[in-house]
Amino acid sequence: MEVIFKKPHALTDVPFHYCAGCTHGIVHRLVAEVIDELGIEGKTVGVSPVGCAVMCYDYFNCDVIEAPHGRAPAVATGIKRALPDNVVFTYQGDGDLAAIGTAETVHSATRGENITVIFINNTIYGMTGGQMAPTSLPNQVTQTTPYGRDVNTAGYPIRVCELLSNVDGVALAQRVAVDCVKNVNIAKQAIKKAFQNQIDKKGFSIVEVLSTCPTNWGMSPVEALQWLRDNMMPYYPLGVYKDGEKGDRLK
Ligand SMILES: Cc1ncc(C[n+]2csc(CCOP(=O)(O)OP(=O)(O)O)c2C)c(N)n1
Ligand code: SF4
Repeated sequence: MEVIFKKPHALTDVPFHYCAGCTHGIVHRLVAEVIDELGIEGKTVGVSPVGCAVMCYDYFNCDVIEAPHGRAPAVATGIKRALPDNVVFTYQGDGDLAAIGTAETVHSATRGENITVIFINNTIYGMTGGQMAPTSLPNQVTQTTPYGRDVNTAGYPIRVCELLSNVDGVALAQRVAVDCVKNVNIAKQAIKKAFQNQIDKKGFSIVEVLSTCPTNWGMSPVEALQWLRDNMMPYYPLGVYKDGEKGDRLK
């Protein structure tokens, strides 16, 4: 019988540990499909974060290095500079990338490091039990904002793609979602472009994926997808924020 749908080779046989309805697993699959399609498994190096995706080193069929909290782009910088022919990607949550790792994120982008960043924005610290993240929405109830995020004391959510779209080292800044088939397909094309940009030496590419954390949001998987559409998408519009190559606005 002809096989028409199978596990990408770039994923191992280790079962994911993610909660039911968590979209980390979908994004892992998309990254693996892209690695397969580009034929780069043997020369791809991942950098895993601190957060629920910490164990992605067990799931990807390539070398994956675990970075201290937020330092993935700095670690990726070192790997890429030492092994420029390799394809290096980070996979980071919003606590990792946009809180403790803000400096590494902004400065690796500013330097135009030729790396690919997969950014999972689920508006919360998932692994540690649902504390407020920099991306938590105004009035969002979390473990540390039981009355909702008060922007007067906790500030406003960081829109990472919009921020990085103004950085000259950036080639691609695109926000996607994986809430429906159409958006999954768009997300895959964005991830593929972010890897292809690196192969073409275009500079820093980031794909932000609006994601769900049903467990810490206290919702069913289906409710979580609807909450994402109703609450996250208006604040974090999907789209391409920069698409070019590093330094192109200076030419
Ligand atoms: C230096 C340091 N501070 C805090 C922690 C605790 N910690 C582990 S995971 C995490 C939050 C991760 O949240 P996020 O990056 O949004 O990923 P998610 O789990 O939601 O996928 C924190 C604060 C740590 N491991 N190291
Ligand atoms: S805690 Fe949230 S982010 Fe972590 S695996 Fe569960 S649903 Fe996913």
